[in-house]
Formats: sequence, C-alpha cells, structure tokens
Amino acid sequence: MILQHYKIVFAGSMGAGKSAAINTISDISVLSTEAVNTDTTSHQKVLTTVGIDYGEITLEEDIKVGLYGTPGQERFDFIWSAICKGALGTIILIDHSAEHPIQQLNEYFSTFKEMNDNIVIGITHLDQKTKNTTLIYREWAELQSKTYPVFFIDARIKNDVLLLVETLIANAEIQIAH
Ligand SMILES: Nc1nc2c(ncn2[C@@H]2O[C@H](COP(=O)(O)OP(=O)(O)OP(=O)(O)O)[C@@H](O)[C@H]2O)c(=O)[nH]1
Ligand SMILES: [Mg+2]
Repeated sequence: MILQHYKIVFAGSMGAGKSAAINTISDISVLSTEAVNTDTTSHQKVLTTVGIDYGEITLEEDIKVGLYGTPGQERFDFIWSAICKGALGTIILIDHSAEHPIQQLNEYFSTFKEMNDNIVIGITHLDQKTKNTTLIYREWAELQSKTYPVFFIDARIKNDVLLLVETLIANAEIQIAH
C-alpha cells in the first residue's frame, strides 16, 4: 500500500545527466521528451530534453516518488517553475567537465532555490578529462549561508542517483520536523 507520494525535480546543466539519472532509477519506462539538439554551442550531444521527463520509483513499500526531469536549456525556464510546484525538493546536476561548472552551479542554484530551498547537488562526469579540480565545490559550499549536500556521482549508476534521492527526502523530513 502506498502511503506517501512525493514529487522531486531534476534540474541543472545541459548534458549533466538529468534524463540519464531518471532512466537509471525509474521502475517504469520513462516518459521522455527528447528532440534533436540544435544548441550545439552549449553542448555537442545529439538529443536534448525539450519538455518534461517523467519516471517513478517506489522506495520501500510505502513511498512512491515521481521523478520529474527539466530541460537544461535556459530557453525553457518557463517550464521549470511549473515543474517545481508541489515538489519536495530539487536535485541539481552539474557537469564537472564543462567549461565553467561553478558559473553553471550558481545560475541553476539561484534560480531553483527561489522555488524550493530543499536542494541536493550532484556533480557528474568526473571520469572525463577537465582542467577543473573538485576543490571548487568545497569553496562554493563554504560561501553558502547554509549547508547544501554536494555529492560526486555518475548519473548512469543507480546507487549514486539513489543517494541523491534519499538525501533529498531525508532533508525534507528534517525540515518538516522543525
Ligand atoms: N562519462 C559520463 N557520462 C555521463 C555521466 N552522467 C551522465 N552521463 C551521460 O551524459 C549524457 C548526457 O546525459 P543526459 O541525461 O542526456 O543529460 P541531461 O541533463 O538530461 O541534458 P538535457 O536534457 O540536454 O538538459 C548521457 O549519455 C549520459 O549517459 C557521468 O558521470 N560520466
Ligand atoms: Mg535531458
């Protein structure tokens, strides 16, 4: 019997792995809205999300989680606020191998924090070559007024994505309890 039905949002930069993360953990076949990527200056990938991705996972017997993926491209920012309505929180994924990951983190973080302050951050693509060090995220975290969890993950690995989801739910439960 399902007692709780949560909604969580995956946000963040193009190619960071939002669609991959939802596909990796969803129990149902994911409803996706991918189209051919015309914005190849932002990212070289062939397909990009242009609407909403939707998946579902049941955690234990009684918690069903709706997984909502946003399109990374900023031209779809009107969809972001609609998706965030009624959500428990937001997982922000950032591609570490991008040119300016901290700039991207700041942009998505400030936008999505306005809609929901329960945020968990996943840094992806650590296996790829880049001049960036991972210390930049510690420096970023130290600049924030409160603690936001930051994890280094691979969006293709189920346990990595589950860690983000479970942390987001645990933090929401702490906020409700206070
Ligand atoms: N090498 C590597 N590839 C990853 C990692 N995480 C995700 N990917 C891959 O990165 C590619 C892009 O991921 P998507 O899930 O399409 O990215 P997205 O965030 O949905 O991007 P948009 O919909 O365009 O905003 C996919 O082929 C993923 O399998 C990672 O940690 N390392
Ligand atoms: Mg996508």
